[in-house]
Amino acid sequence: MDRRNFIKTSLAAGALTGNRAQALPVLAPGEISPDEIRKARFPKDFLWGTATAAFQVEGAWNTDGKGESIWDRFAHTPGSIAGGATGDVTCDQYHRFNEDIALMKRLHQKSYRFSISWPRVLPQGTGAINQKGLDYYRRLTDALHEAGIRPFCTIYHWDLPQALEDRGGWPNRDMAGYFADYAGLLAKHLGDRITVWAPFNMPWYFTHDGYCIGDSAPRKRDARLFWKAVHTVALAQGQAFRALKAASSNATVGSAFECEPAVPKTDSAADIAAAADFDAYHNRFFLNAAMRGEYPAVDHDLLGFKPGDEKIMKVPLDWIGVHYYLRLIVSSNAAVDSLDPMSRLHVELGSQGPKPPGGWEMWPNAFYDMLMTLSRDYNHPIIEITESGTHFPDTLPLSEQLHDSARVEWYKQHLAALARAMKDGARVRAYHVWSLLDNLEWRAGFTRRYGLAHVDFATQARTVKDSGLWYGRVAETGRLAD
Ligand code: IFM
Repeated sequence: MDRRNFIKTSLAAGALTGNRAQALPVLAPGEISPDEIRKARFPKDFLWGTATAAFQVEGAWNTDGKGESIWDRFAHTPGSIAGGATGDVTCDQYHRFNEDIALMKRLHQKSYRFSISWPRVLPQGTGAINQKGLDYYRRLTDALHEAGIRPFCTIYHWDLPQALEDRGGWPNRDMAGYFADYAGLLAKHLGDRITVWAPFNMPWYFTHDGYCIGDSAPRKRDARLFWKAVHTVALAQGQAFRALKAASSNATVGSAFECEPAVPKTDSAADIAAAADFDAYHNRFFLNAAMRGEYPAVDHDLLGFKPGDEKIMKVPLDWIGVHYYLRLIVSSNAAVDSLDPMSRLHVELGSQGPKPPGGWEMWPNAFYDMLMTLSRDYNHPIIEITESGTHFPDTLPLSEQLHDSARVEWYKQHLAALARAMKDGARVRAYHVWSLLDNLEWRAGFTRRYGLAHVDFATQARTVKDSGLWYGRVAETGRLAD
């Protein structure tokens, strides 16, 4: 039963008995009350935004001198992506960014989180700049400023130049220096337009999935390579922080971390420890590398750790980027691969909360809890919600995709949790919906739609969904209820 029917039924039950107390809406487990949603308020200067990533929206995969990325190679290998999809065209934002920025403006947006394609700027990953590639990001950021929208730049959202993968990819420690040079170069050339930089998007995910599980580009399945990659990325995060600051005195630097609250499946000591492990690795590995210069207990030989590395990793991030999508239920598991900490855990989706057809369980209080915990553990940092959203399948009839009341409900619930966290002291200054547009969802291709605007990939027509119109009103008024 969806929330509306649930409330309707509960109200009817109250009306029949004539009992005023029973006439209050009965909430589904995990649900936030309509009253709290109605009362939620956001500050006038709150940065309402949306997020995308280069490979998922730009297209123009080999236009104007762009080099090949590992995701181009992955997508062009038959059988890799659902429906044989590729990033060759996807939303064609490379040619349509003005239209997309007009759409953001129409929805009263104040921030746009996008990523720069490394091989568009440096086709070989190092060496000569591709001027046309750099100019694209100049035009994009100029247009954002003209529309009064803050450009928020993710430097690495997974599309490594293939040429660098051919030199060993992230397991190669030299990559930390190449990445820092690239970050410094971006700040030197674009620092007059961009002040907010996230070196990495979801560093645990791309190292684990790409080098340990092998489900994503570059499709390596070797826990030893994975640990080397992890350490290089932690060093790169620290070195890029310094390179950005050195090249641009206005740079404010954080990173965008996947934060999926882990709930122990039972109250057994083993499940509680499993959930804590999930949090330490999946959620906080790179956050603690930066903020504390430390890792959980990991064999330093596996990492290729050298004396002094803890100082390179450690940088005082100016803000923390938090992605929130869902909570996970974690229990302990017999290890399948002793070198992969995730193989000791069994992870499943929550199922107690309301769950729209084809969507995920909603449990917005987990978002509240995550924000309060991070605020407490890192001394009340500034937080940017760098991604948050939910997908629905491509198979829904078009009218249901456009009139997406379940997505509106999802945002209402989660933004009410966010408003409460801010009221209780979390210093959140921005929220970025994932995503502005339906786009290429990595291995799932075009089968999962996350956008506030529907994209017809045959014609490139963008149609704002009900959720987009609703989010535009929220951005305009700072309130969740009409
Ligand atoms: O599409 C992705 C994005 O690239 C990274 N974070 C999660 C999103 C939804 O799966």
